[in-house]
Amino acid sequence: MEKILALESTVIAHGLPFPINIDTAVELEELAAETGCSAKTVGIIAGQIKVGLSREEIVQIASRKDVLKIGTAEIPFALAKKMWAATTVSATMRIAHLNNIKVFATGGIGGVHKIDQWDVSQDLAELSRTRMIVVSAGPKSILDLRSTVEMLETFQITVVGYKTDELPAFYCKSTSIHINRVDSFEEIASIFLFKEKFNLPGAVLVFNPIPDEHAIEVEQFEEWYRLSEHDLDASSVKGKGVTPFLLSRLAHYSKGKTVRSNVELLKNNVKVACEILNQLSKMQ
Ligand code: PSU
Ligand code: MN
Repeated sequence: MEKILALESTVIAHGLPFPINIDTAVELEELAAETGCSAKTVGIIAGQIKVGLSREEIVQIASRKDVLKIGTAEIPFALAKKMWAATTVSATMRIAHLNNIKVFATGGIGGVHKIDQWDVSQDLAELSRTRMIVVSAGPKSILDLRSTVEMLETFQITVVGYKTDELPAFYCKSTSIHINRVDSFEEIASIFLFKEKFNLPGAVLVFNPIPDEHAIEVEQFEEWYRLSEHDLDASSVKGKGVTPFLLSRLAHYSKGKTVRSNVELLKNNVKVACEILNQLSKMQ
């Protein structure tokens, strides 16, 4: 089994500020290579699906102003219109799956928004139908976490916490929301192989908490969040623009702390995903 790890491009185009986004994208690929895996960033380049962006394409996707943020539903739209597009968790999963990739590392998954309860990410729909191991540091801290966890359950997504029985929430480690715990890469690979064996659809969603030294205290996060939410209310931003807007306001109020934490949790997820990939290749 070729050990390929999928990475998304929305975090580069719309999640992290320039030029940290470029350095991070490159660093994540290098980290994977150190463990014998090949990380491929997924994106749409002038109407062409690419699995494994070149350095130049990463620079472009990180800096162009005309890069659309797309979920699975908008893949054909971006292709037909020959656009540049950054893939979110849902679109990345679907494209990676079509390319036979089994493991994907991301930062935060989408879910149920606090502000508009009908704003539910396509990530959940895709996680429920596409069989893949997805390593994430939790639902983005800006979401309604309880509703998101309930939706993951409703959609029959196999959720596990890596070395934790508490849902991590992206920048923050603890939420006191219970999830099932696993303690080894072998257990994770084995769960995935059982899903394959019984033809069960949907992801194995591995929640891997941000490392202690980079975690943000809940009270601190909430203070920055309140200010950011206030800015959102005062703006006309809606729908797909909400997440990038809030992430950039949080970066502002935290003086870059949320950006540093975001980068560190991404690195941590890539490391864990590569270990899982190595284990999976041994067991297949
Ligand atoms: N986590 C981050 N930065 C991001 C995202 C997640 O740290 O930019 C992106 C992911 O690509 C995720 C998407 O799939 O946000 C969800 O967006 P929405 O809530 O609009 O579905
Ligand atoms: Mn949305």
